Amino acid sequence: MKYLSLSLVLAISLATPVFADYYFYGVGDDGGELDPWWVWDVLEPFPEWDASRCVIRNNWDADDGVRTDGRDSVYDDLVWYANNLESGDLFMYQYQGHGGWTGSDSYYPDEGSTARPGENDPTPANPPPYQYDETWGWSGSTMKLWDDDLREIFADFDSSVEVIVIQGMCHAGGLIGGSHDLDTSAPATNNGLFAALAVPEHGLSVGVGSDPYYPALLTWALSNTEEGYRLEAGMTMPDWYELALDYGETHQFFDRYYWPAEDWVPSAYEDTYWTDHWGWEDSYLQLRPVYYSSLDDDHDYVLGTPDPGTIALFGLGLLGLGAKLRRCRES
Ligand SMILES: [Ca+2]
Ligand SMILES: [Ca+2]
Ligand SMILES: [Ca+2]
Repeated sequence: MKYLSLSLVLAISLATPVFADYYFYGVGDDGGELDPWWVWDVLEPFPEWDASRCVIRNNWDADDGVRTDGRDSVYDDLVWYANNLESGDLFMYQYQGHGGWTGSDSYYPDEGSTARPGENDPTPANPPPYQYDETWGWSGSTMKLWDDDLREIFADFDSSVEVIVIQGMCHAGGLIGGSHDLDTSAPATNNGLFAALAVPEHGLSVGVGSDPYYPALLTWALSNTEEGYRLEAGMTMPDWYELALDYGETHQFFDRYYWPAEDWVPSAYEDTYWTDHWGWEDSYLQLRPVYYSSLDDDHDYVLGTPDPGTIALFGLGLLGLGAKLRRCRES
């Protein structure tokens, strides 16, 4: 009888779908305050995403110097998610704000000795990773977060929590590549990490400032295609990653962004024109986010020129998204 009951319980538990909670954690700093809302606005209509599990922070201390003392910094928020999410849950973390290169690799010395190229060098002599660490955070933060921090914090995630990192900051591509970086964290080794990083390691990024173009690009990757909405109930993150990769080439052309071809060399006019605001090198790299998936061996550096139809659709998507910005309460 005991075995029968046990079998019954086992059968019921196997037949019952595992309930997964989806958590969205967005941080918008220093002019990037609106950016997480763009992504959340697209996620929120879908049943997996509940406003009670959405937290958006603005101008929020990256690290207040007192760790694991409650949710009063990005560091402590991330620790909370790593400690409280359960197997089957999904965690999306988006950061929009300043990022920088440190002058040392002292936290976990792991970044190798390859000399850094100039920022936004369109033809760096060596591929990443480059020496020294990356940091990020609000300009008012007591301390910044380091790339090495993410690996440490993420070690506490349950093995089947899927983690999506959207990092809209300068040098975001440097979050992967070092031997103590994000791509060696627990979610990565558990085959559950997906990341969209704004620029290659030596690039300065879109998304710093008030322009929502980069988050909109990601939003586009998350939601709209020619066929309409494709972020459907039950969609897996590998599905999402494939879509994001497809739309990584949806570079936008507005009044001051440019997407040269891989072998493009600026004319004298272009060189002068773009240097007046963002240099052409900046634009070249800003529109090439780095995608990482634990499903792929390679880190894809998305290169290419979008077709005009895609550009038109992207513009329409931007208009539509802009019209339905919503809010969820900071908690
Ligand atoms: Ca704290
Ligand atoms: Ca390091
Ligand atoms: Ca790094």
